[in-house]
Amino acid sequence: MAPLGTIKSYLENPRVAKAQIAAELSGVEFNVEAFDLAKDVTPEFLSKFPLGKIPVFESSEVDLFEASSIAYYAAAQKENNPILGSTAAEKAQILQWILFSENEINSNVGGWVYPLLGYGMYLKPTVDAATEKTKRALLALNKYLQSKTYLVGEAITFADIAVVTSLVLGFKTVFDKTLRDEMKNVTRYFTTVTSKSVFKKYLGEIALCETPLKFTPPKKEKKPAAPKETPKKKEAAPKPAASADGDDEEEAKPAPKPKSKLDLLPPSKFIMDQWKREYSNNDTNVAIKWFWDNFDPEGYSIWKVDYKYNDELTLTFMSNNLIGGFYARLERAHKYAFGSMIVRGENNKNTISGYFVVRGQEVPFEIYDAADYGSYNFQKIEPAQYEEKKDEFYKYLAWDFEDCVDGKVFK
Ligand SMILES: N[C@@H](CCC(=O)N[C@@H](CS)C(=O)NCC(=O)O)C(=O)O
Repeated sequence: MAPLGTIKSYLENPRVAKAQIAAELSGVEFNVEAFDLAKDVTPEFLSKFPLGKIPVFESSEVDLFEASSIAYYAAAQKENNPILGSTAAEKAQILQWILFSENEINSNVGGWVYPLLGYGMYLKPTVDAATEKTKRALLALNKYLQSKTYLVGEAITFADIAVVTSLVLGFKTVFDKTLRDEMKNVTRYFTTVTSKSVFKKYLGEIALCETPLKFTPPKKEKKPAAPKETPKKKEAAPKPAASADGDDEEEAKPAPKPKSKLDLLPPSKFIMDQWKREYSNNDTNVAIKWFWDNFDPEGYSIWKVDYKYNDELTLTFMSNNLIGGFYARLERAHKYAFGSMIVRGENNKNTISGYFVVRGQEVPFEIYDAADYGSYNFQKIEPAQYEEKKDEFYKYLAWDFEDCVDGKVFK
């Protein structure tokens, strides 16, 4: 039988394996072509696949992105394909597990592992939150698998293909023995399914993680000694005739950028950049010690921040997007501010709150000028209140609340 079309991706991608396994179990096959995101993205590719992610699928009938849809396209070729479920209930359960594999496993394992692999920036609270969300999903799956060999019915279905392929990265890199012992059913299930010949064929032998990936802060490079500045000689030659109005060269230079008022404050021993590095590279309980050892309450101030319209918030991911939108408008404040804002609660009952540390004793122009500033209440924490607020401040920085669902750090 002729291949259905061509999948383009880097090779050994479990997302491609998902499509290949579904195809083989459905009696069809794909061509697979190596695709390098660094070299092969052309305007033509982007006009077909504007998201610019791989795998993608091309054929005379349809072009597709999203690996699950490519796999589904293969499975849908076979009439009454048992791997897609027989009854309405089975079909719905299969969809449930496809969504679970994407939303609860793939995206959270990605949030945990990619920064450790150097894809994207490592932000400890973000990685910690993704780790916790992954574990929550794994423990739920573990419970479900207590009395089951496969997810839906008594044989392999698309649900198993989706879930097992989404677990591959985690089992290879961060699901160490301790975690595997906490989710014995998931481990048994994963090793049972991946030892089946069709899974082995496309996923290869999977070595379970022995030493989990950990973040190693980049080594600080020694700065080369700054070259001594040699004062520029003043031109002795006649001035160029370029400026008709007689301005000389000095005057023609653009005016220096207006400084922030904050740059005129007396110097502070608390170095904001240094704090941000401490926070990013260490556990928060270590970083917070540095914070209080170095904080300068005269040069900086601490603010509790609450969204004013918490009772209007709906889905938690939308609340988190609001925080992202606020930060996006604080571009000029990075040098002077640090913040950690979190979403607490659940869908249709959640709040946005957090803390900011800012240069000076007022909310600076760089923050209050942002369009969304009016939606937030900034309440100053006076030095006399520090002792009383320390624990809460720490919890907001560490995202250490039981009801914390998500959040964003402003650095
Ligand atoms: N949900 C998509 C995710 C695709 C995806 O994230 N692909 C990665 C490679 S595995 C990618 O193309 N990343 C490039 C980027 O994010 O720009 C799927 O399952 O196909």
